[in-house]
Amino acid sequence: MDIEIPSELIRRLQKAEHVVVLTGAGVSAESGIPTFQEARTGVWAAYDPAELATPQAFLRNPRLVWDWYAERRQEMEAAQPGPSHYALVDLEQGIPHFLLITQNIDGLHWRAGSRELLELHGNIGRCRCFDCGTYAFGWDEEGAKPPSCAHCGGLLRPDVVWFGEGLPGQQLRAAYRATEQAHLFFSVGTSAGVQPAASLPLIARRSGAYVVEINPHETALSLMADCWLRATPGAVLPVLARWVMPQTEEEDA
Ligand code: BV8
Repeated sequence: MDIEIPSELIRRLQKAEHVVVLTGAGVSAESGIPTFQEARTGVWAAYDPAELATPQAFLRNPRLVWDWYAERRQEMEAAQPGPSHYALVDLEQGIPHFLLITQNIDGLHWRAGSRELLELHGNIGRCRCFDCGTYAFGWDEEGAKPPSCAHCGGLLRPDVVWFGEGLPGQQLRAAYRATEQAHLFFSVGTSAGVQPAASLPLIARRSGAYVVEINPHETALSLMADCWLRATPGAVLPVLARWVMPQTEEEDA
């Protein structure tokens, strides 16, 4: 049963020229990938993800951090994009100026076909050298863990943003620019608790955008948003996409 979308939101969505969507782990959760907070399963139960996702943890125990990401990479590569991912591709195609900003590192938005896309926290499918920064798009999974950089012999690390590290400057500036121009801003499946991504909905609001949160759980944003759709992204995004997709002949008939 389709969720009831407020008519005010539908009116704004059909009229909006600039739309920005921020996604978090709640979108990937529907593809079976545990959220960052839930990423404490099995052997990793003893570790705090926020402790492992730091340069200090990597320097202290490169093998442990490498193995944690190797296991998450395997899980993410085995996952498939879900209805939310494909609905966001439809929204990108149906809205004049659309930008998807994701905190997720699993690459599912790209695999679903999103191209107006900023991966603010990087992508687990890529690695780079901890020392010289040279990128690696392939490495020997059976050899040393972490593998060594082909360029300088340093240790490879996942190309993700760890806590305490700055976000990629170009991506972050593009995110701020689009957010300041947005007529409509959606915060979808994120706890809106990690900075500076969590500041985007606030910047949108301050810049005059209509801010919508889609999350089954209350977050720091819920009471500040103009509209909080208390539902999963998969229940809402496909319904929104149908309001902006060009009607096919048979649907017009
Ligand atoms: C930086 C990649 C400075 C790695 C991640 C200002 C104020 C306070 C703190 C700070 C601040 N500025 C910086 C900080 C520190 C820190 C921070 O914000 N800490 C927080 C915890 C207080 N920020 C940083 O360190 C950032 N760096 O600012 O450095 C700097 C500047 C210049 C130069 C040098 C330094 C870097 C932050 C990026 C960290 N990397 N990911 C990895 O993944 O391994 S963050 C990671 O956690 C995720 O990407 C995500 O963004 C975040 C939260 O994860 P989750 O909670 O799992 O996911 P999400 O938030 O998306 O929430 C899940 C939602 O889904 C929930 O709402 C839940 O209800 C919902 N849900 C659950 N199940 C379902 C569901 N929805 C639908 N269906 C379901 N089934």
